[in-house]
Amino acid sequence: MHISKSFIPILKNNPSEAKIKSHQLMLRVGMIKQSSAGIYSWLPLGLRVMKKIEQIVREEQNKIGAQEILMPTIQSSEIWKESGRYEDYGEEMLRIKDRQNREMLYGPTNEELVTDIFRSSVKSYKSLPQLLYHIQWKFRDEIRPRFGIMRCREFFMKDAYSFDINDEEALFSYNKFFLSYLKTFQRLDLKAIPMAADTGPIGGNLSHEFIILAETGESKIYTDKRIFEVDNKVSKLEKKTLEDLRNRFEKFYSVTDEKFDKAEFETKVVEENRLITKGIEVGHIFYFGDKYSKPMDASVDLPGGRKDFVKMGSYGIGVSRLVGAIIEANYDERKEIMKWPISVAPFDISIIPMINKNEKLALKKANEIDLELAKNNIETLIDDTDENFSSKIKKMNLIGAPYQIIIGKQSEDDLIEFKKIGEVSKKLKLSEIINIIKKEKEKN
Ligand code: P5A
Repeated sequence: MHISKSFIPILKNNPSEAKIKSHQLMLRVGMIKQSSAGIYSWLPLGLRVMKKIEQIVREEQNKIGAQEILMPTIQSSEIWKESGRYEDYGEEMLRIKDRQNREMLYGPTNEELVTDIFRSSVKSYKSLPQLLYHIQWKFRDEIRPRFGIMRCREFFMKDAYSFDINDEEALFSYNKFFLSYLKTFQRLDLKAIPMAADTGPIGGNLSHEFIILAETGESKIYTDKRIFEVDNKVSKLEKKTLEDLRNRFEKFYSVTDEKFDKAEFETKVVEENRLITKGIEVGHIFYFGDKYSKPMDASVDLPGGRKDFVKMGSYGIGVSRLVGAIIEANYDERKEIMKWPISVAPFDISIIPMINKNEKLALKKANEIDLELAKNNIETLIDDTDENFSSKIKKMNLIGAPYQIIIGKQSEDDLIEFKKIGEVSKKLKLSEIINIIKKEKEKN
């Protein structure tokens, strides 16, 4: 893609309203635009990143056997009255009336709606387990939306729901999501740690938040440092191996604020291993048994002819929040360099032709290289403007494609000036460059 034709509205300076680096960068390079408090439009650059994150999240859900559906954003209040949450949810729920004066709402989460879908068609234990997910906009009328898309009112969430015959099977489902979350965040190059957490308005008695460390995070955490070294590999998707995986993590004290107990922390964790810091919650999983299935009468026939309410869990990932979290983890604010992991980068490589005297030649060369890269499914952004070299580099460093090609005076040369963003350049053949990038992409 050529910059001159693209919609990437870059600001000269950091916007003063943004307090944290992800919000600054997203406004600065035109990834998002606020439309009203806590509500944003996603512009091409931001959307490219979010769509890639969404796809990784989807692939990891599919790998554990979850099936994708798509529920609407607008829901009827009836099902929320059945579950008893219509009143409980309070002011965070955006309530609307349609022209027939029916009470509707913009979904903040979907436990009720998915339970309604389930109960209307699944009648027997033979169809269990069912793992269903969708990736859809949510609305929560947060009292203090802040930090851009990190805590906003309209946000994009992957939410999954599990339905099982009994507690044992339900915990197996829970653990599948536990694993899938570790894998998802790993593919995004994030070190997300599962921590015992409170269940809030979703309910239940078992819950983990997945948190990445960040000074600007809103969650306070208390943890044993050794949890960062836990190996997350499992050989098979079996009950035993997944239980073992959870035990490997749960062996180390690691909790969010609401679960913190000073005495327990100090007994279980020796001083040199204690870490008290802040983090960003990028995912949250819950087990709540029959909290929804009972009041909403979602039951199945059991083997002996008895009936029982299905046991449910729900599993959320903040897909839009992840864009900000990845920036918090990878943006060097001082040098103004953003290093996207290639798995989610808006472009794989930027091409910077120095268009002064050599105008036609450098741009022609850039276009030829672009064609070759495109044949290899490598996504490029070419700066074909006539700005000077230093402002081009500055711009590309902010946009953050992980690799750069610079086409200078010796553009007839077979060797191309190539570098990893923020590092020193070297001269390589185009075929070598293609190999490096392809290899890096394949790792994911
Ligand atoms: C789990 C899936 C739930 O809603 N119901 C369905 C459960 N959990 S949660 O913790 O409340 O939200 C899941 C993830 O969504 C992100 N998130 C937000 N992102 C941006 N702005 C917000 N206001 C916001 N609220 C929640 C978080 O990543 C959270 O872990």
